[in-house]
Amino acid sequence: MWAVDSWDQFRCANGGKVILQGERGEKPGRVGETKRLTPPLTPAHLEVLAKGQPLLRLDEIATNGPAPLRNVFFDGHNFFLASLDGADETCLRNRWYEASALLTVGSAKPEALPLDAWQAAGTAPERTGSLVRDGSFEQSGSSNLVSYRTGERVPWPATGLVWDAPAGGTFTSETNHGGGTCAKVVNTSGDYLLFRQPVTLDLAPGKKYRLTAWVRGENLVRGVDAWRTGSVRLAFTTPTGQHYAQVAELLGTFDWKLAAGVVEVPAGASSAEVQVGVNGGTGTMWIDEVTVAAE
Ligand SMILES: [Ca+2]
Repeated sequence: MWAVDSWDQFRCANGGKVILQGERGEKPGRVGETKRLTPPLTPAHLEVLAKGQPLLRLDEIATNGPAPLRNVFFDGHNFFLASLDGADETCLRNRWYEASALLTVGSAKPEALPLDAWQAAGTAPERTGSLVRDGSFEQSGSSNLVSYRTGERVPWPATGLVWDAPAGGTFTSETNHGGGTCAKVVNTSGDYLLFRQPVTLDLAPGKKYRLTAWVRGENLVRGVDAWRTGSVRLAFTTPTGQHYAQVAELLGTFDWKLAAGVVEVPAGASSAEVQVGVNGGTGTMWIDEVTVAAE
């Protein structure tokens, strides 16, 4: 379900043909139910418009739930993509079902997701003095959300999104350095697969912070550029772009070891983020007990 203010028209299409269109209802109540079409049709393409201008477009709408997408409808300011429209006995308890779509913002200005709002429910920094929340991945790993597609826990803890996990990133209890859980990333694509977490630092130029993480590697192979390796680093946003302060370049196969170093805040930094994972190159990396503390 999405809530989108300021739209006034919708249009559903399939195979290049408009199958349903209309205007937003001002009062609560469903309008434009695709399951009421004869025959019922599922749109492959959906558009919401404001004053004739495209506002938001959804393509490649798909779900892997227990039922196919059965209904698309609009209700007041909201529109719904419904796989299970009503009670359905085929649902399994404690199992999350997933839907996906390609979203394109029409003439509106693209904006980043309000990450801070998600983090408001996150965990407090740990008592170690570290500025990293859930650096041991214990709370992130306690998620009971299970991917229907892969059967693995998805990185979405009940306490809020603390770590932004990459594709191929999971929380696992198959090994760890502290507690019962650690983060794991499997990189087969050579993409930049990093667990990320914004950290609030004193960004005075030259201010020093110690960054540490326990890491384990398996078959970490350097990518096409020398810097594409397993990585533990702080990323600073500066007026001239991202500034990376890396404390470890990780390659090969190794048991748990400490990656640590002192990094310095560059001039003009406006924000900082801790990033750990396989930053290009391939291989598997486990990460635990990530800390950032003033030096
Ligand atoms: Ca841990």
